[in-house]
Amino acid sequence: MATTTLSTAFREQVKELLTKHEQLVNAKNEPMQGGNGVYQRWKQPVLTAAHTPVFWRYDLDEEANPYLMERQGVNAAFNAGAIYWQGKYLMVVRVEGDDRKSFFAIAESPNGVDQFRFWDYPITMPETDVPDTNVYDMRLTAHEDGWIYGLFCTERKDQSRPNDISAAEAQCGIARTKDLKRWERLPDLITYSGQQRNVVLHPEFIDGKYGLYTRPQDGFISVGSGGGIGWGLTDTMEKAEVNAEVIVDTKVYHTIKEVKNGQGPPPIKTDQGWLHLAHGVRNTAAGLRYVLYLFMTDLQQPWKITHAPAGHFIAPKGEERVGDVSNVTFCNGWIVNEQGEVFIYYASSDTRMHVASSTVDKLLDYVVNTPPDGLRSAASVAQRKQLIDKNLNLLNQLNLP
Ligand code: M1P
Repeated sequence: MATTTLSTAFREQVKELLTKHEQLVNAKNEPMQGGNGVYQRWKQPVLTAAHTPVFWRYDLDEEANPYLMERQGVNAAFNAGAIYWQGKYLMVVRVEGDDRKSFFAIAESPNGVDQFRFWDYPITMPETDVPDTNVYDMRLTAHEDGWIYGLFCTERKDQSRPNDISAAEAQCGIARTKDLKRWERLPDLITYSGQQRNVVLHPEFIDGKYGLYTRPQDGFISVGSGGGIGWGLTDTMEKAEVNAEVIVDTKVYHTIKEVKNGQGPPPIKTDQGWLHLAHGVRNTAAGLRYVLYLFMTDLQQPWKITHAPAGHFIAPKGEERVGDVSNVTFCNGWIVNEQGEVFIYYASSDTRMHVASSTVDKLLDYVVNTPPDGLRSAASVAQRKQLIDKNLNLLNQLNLP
């Protein structure tokens, strides 16, 4: 039973913790100066481990915790799914405790760029008959069937390799909700491609079936022969099973997605096609580098790419480059509001969340009019020379300095 009377010193310490936390949560954010015209980064991370409530981390009972120690620390808040819900901007955040276990918790903001505040309790995610060791990276899809689905990675020990302590298996866990508070767990997705991570539900039915973006992989970290972002259909989400996967967006030599890639959030429907955000991974002497890129698929056949601008859309910059897993940008949540503004919630280096803002119109312009990857240096030079010729011509006519 907690003591309700606190010594003056302890009370002051608690007050200071709460005050500092309130200051952090209520801090105003502002757009960064400059940028590339496609999107605007915002100055402050929108969520960090320090944004989690004080009462998640500290035992505030003086008798039990006289030194006011933070015994149940939070290590990171990252890779959040997102949804626009009753006029509020919500993230389902991957919160990782100091014990390395991730769990899901909702943080809510009135405007999408600051004041993200966690709900009092994390999500209690029901389990299947096979308990999850770790759950993370939820993608939220408001499906036309009326449910909000959360698809996430469930990680468990690979029991077929008992002597390898690190051997793990990744599969797609599925849950659904109507109010984001009570969640119904459904059986894990069945596919025939070994392991799965970064699985995302398409928001509309395709020929009466549910469409899933998949990411077949041979191992836990390495995708091996897994060819890229896949696509498959299932009759039901209550016993989801994809029998055949086609590759939507393949890995390609000497590009930003040479080693692997994965669908980010569910695509945004536009009058020109489905707008997709994904992550691409390449290897470097310093380890893997994760960047974000955009592409567009056909409205009726969302597994067919119509436009694919070359290179990255967002790459780690400045302090984003450093964290638990450095040189990583990762995005599994974005929101479009009634004004057509797009809020891109991206994590940096598996540590914290940021926001970049844009509009549907600007993203469409970028996707449709940015040249595709020529795949060779000579092709890149040719593309750039075309731009230079055009611009020099224009500049000469304009007589600018
Ligand atoms: O550490 C970077 C990311 O690695 C994994 O993503 P992918 O399967 O595409 O390599 C995930 O563990 C992700 O959570 C993490 O951010």
